[in-house]
Amino acid sequence: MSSSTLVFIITLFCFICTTTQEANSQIFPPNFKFGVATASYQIEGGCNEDGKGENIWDRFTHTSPNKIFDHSTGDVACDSYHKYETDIALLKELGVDFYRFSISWSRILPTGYVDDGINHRGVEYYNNILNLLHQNNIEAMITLYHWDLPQHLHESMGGWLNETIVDIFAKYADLAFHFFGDRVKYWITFNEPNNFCQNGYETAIDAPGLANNLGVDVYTCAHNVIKSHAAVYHMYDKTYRKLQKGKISLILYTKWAQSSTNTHKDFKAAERSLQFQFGWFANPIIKGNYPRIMIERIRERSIKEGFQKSRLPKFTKKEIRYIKGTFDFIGVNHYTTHMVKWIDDIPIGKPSAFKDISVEEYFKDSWKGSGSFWLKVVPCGIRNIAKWIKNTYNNPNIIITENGYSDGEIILHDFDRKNYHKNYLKYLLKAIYNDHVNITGYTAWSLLDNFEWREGYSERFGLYAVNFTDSSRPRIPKDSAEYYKIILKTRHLIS
Ligand code: GBH
Repeated sequence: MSSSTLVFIITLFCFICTTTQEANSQIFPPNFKFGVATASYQIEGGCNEDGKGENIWDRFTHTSPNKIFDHSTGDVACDSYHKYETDIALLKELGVDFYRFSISWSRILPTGYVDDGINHRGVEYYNNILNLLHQNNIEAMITLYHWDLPQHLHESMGGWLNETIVDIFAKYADLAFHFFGDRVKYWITFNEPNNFCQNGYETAIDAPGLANNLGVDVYTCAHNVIKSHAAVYHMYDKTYRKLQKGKISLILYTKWAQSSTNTHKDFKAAERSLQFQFGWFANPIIKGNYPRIMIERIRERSIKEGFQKSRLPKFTKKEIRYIKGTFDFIGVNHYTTHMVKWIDDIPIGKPSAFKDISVEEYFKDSWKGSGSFWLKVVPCGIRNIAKWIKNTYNNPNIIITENGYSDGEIILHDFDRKNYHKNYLKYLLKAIYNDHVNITGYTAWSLLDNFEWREGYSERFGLYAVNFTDSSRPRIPKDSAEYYKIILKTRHLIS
């Protein structure tokens, strides 16, 4: 045998070994990062302390208690405004590589406008957190907007429905980069705009709770959010990136949409569902414009409904060039899967975003439930959505920025949560090794049980339990915290 043949055989052998080994690998790639996430309104409390201004969630919980399951508010929540040192000790204990948290806009800018003055005690709060994270070798991932718009902006100019928000948000972001950027590795402009536009301005179940212009405002909100995102991305790029060396993007919520049969129609319906949810934002940011299917369907329905033009706003050519490519990675919040079935288009009548999609979605009876009606455990969904994103958007870098499981009460021996993370991580590894999806990080939602928006304190996602009836808000580790700790230490998926 010639030496080159031998080399060839050995190479082939090694190749087969490594690929089969990789296909079953329980080991996370060397640079893979783990984190946990929280959001300001859900954990901080301190709702009017030290000069913080009111935001739309403060107002919403106070004026519409009936819209919150247990009539609760985030006034105190986990009291992280006072207990951030305890929280960071928990992060240290877990051994996370990064902590994802959000800034309360009205805590540092009480009215939302930079020109109205900065609340330096608010700035100090986030500085303290960042310094402590830094001392503990934990990277920071900051969300600029996790749904808590300053109330004054909502009242004075209409918030996300008014295009002037683009500049106002950019000024807030500029300030955040200026004050905090030297210690921030990842910036997120928006958490799940696909949710807050829908639920804030169409279904009205989240703040500000409006449903004034169905099928219109929801798209206007998104349009202004996308422009705001692009403006902030470019600003970071131009002014801060070189010095601060961070990455910046936005986060989208997405289910996996499983076609209910193998028929062409059901596949089309599942694809449409993903395009209207994820593509709505991902397509502009990655490719420059809304998905063709949205543009066509909404125009067609709008005209039939008697509108002069499409209810979906249009980007100019210049805007398309400006928006395209404004991401360094894609943040994906993934929890669950829906079955999707074709239905004939819902007849023209009163407009709505829901009718624009016209698909039927349901859960399979065999799927295990959780403390949240919308969250069914379907671990392979994370692999399917990751693969779909890779194939649809030319293989972007993905970070899973939220994934987690809820209980309806405090359960310290939370076998179900531990199993949820284990099985979702198992399929995430398959996406990495078998499907070669470029996923570089995973974030558990959440560090703590917290204020779960309209569900109040009745749904608990934390790795640590919080007793909300005790004024000192003690944190108690659940078994899942211990499990996560071992994974982070060994970088290995163990059972
Ligand atoms: C994330 O949203 C949020 O970023 C986070 O703040 C939240 O605590 C966490 O998940 C857990 O919920 O809209 O009535 O059809 C996930 C948002 C909430 C979106 C439930 C889908 C389905 C109910 N999901 N929603 S509905």
